[in-house]
Amino acid sequence: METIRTIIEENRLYIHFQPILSMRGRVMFGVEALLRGSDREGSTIPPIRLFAQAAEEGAEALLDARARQLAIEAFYVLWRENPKLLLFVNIESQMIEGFGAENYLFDGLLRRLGIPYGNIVLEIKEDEVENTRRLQEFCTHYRGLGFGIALDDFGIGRSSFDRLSIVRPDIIKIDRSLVSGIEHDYIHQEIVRTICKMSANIGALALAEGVETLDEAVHSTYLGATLVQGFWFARPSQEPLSHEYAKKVEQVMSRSHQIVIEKHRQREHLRLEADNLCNDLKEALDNIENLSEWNAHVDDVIEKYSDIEAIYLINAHARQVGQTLMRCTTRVFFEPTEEGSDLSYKDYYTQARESIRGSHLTGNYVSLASGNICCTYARKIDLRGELHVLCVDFMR
Ligand code: G
Ligand code: MN
Repeated sequence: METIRTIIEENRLYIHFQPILSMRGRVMFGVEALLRGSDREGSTIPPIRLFAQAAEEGAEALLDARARQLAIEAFYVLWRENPKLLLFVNIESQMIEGFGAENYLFDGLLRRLGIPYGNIVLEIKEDEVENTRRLQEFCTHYRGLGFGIALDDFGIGRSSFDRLSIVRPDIIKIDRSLVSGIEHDYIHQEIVRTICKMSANIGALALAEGVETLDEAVHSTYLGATLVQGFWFARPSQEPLSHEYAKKVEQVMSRSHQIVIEKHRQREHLRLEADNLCNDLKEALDNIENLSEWNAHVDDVIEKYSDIEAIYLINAHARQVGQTLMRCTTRVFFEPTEEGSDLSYKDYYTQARESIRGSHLTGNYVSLASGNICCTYARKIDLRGELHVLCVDFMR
């Protein structure tokens, strides 16, 4: 390949922008600047090859600075049309490793153009930076100036949770490997849900990267991502057009809202069924002499209900009454709780006892007993004038 210096001198570097969309604001929230080169024949040179070539020549800093300059100049045009638009720029990790006070990323260009620092988001790949102190100094410096900070590719490689308190990101970009095919992957759904929840709790926005299908966009949004970026909305291009995405954002929001409604409907249905079961069980239990043998007297009742994994009874002192009734095959390491076990740590026990409704339905989780996805319905019932909580695990 020809040298980076030649490519720079012959102005064969250019910037593509990929839109980042806000699902709630229903607008183009920002654009990520992505560097491209072209060879003399006009074929595209991807950024990885440009930077690899620059590394061979020891010209990384030169290429990096030129890329940023081009990005800002091109962004200037978009920003003048829409002063709220943010520019996301990728920061090469060596720039962070080599960070010193004399090291200015923007060389006064932003000030000359009048673009506020707050319109710029620095994307950093935390896991590529060895020197934690430098990382901290870098983030503190630019955050202090008013720049936004995004953690790029969160969730892959060695990128991890431990440096969140150092970087204090404004935006967490969830890597595409977690987003791809998310509608079929229960575990990825839980990871993304958790990252989104954590983001919200630490004052960051969660962004789903690399969304390639409507389903991926819908599920990421449903799980809590407020920002979405990917080929399904737009490929990187020289002129991202805001109005083209409104329809797609609309579609995603409406599908994701449908999922919320559908889940609610299913849960209400399950509550009704669970309540009927509890009523039937109470009737059967009211007539038993020795309550700790209740297990032996409910076969007729539960026969009518499908999808039950387990049933257990807890008394007013949070102790289990009788055995756990298991209706699924259990995994080898699983031991059901025994008669007399202290179950006061179970959140749903307290919820059912203390809530006005007198019942509680947990979210879905994978049962330790069966390995199936299930949820627990806990309901307060009165047996012989004493408070009890009846718990039923349902397969989902
Ligand atoms: O590492 P970083 O997240 O900055 O990488 C951005 C790269 O991801 C860009 O090169 C961009 O072209 C690419 N990209 C953007 N959207 C998608 C997508 O939906 N699918 C895939 N596979 N790549 C994408
Ligand atoms: Mn990036």
